[in-house]
Amino acid sequence: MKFSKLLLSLTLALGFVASASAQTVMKISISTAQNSHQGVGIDTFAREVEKRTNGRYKIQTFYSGALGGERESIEAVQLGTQELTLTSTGPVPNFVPETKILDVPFLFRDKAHARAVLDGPIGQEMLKKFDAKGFKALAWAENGFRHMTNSKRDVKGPEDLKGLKMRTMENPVHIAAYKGLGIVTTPMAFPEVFTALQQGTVDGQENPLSVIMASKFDQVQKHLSLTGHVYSPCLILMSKPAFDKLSAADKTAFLEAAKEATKANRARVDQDDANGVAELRSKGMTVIENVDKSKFVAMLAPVNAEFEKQFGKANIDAIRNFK
Ligand code: EAX
Repeated sequence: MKFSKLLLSLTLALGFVASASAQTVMKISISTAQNSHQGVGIDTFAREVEKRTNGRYKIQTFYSGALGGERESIEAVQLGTQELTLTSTGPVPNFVPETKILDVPFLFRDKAHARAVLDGPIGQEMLKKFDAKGFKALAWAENGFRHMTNSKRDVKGPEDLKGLKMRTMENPVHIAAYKGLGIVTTPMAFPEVFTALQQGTVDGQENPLSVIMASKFDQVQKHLSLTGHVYSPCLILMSKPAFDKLSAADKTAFLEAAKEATKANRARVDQDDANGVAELRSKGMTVIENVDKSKFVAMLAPVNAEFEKQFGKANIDAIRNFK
């Protein structure tokens, strides 16, 4: 009796040691600050993974491009030197070209439309395209609708954009569209943007209110226009080999954690969109709220015809008309 009790406690103790040492640490990164819609996303993800795997997996969180810009982080995940990243789709077409269509300007009516497309069959099919490229795309998340800022003048219509030198993401669809609006495009990784704005290397940039606030662009930009010219999705990407190694139950835990992360991330985008204009005005920005979007759409007609050829009009319409 005594002996078997001893054996039992020994087994328990050994088991404990084994499970404690069996903790696997993984890294996840974002390019914005911790206090942001993306920060809320990865903090939630880390907490949920740890909770749902009883601490067998620990997710280390890295903010503000500490592990590199978005393209570098995606590359690191593809190589497997970093397990996870939450990134905008900006640089993603270089890896999975099928995502390009989502970056077409004025494609989505509002966030509800965009979220429905991403969470529906079109978006879910697209997530599967990542498998063949070394990724497991766990979920769509969100940056939000992008708006333009600059240091030179109020932008009320596309005529005010002519000749403005603007930083863009390293995204071919954005670059083609912004050129069509008369912008002088300068693609650049996100971690370099604040300094480029500060030093006047570029006049402006475009990002959702969430990113503008989290990155304190109000300190180096005077004029904001709510152009909402393109919806910017985010993705939670994982290294495919790292995901494949998980047990079936742990795979579910990671996928569920990603869903919770997306919920928290989207809620924060909503909050930032609700508070952003007042907050940025209080920091000294002028905000043009009533931008005539139809003028932008009209000016983009030739570029859009190009996009329809490239992506198929039927595919674009399927997204536009999705209910
Ligand atoms: O994902 O590069 C960008 O402008 C992105 O919107 C930013 O890194 C947040």
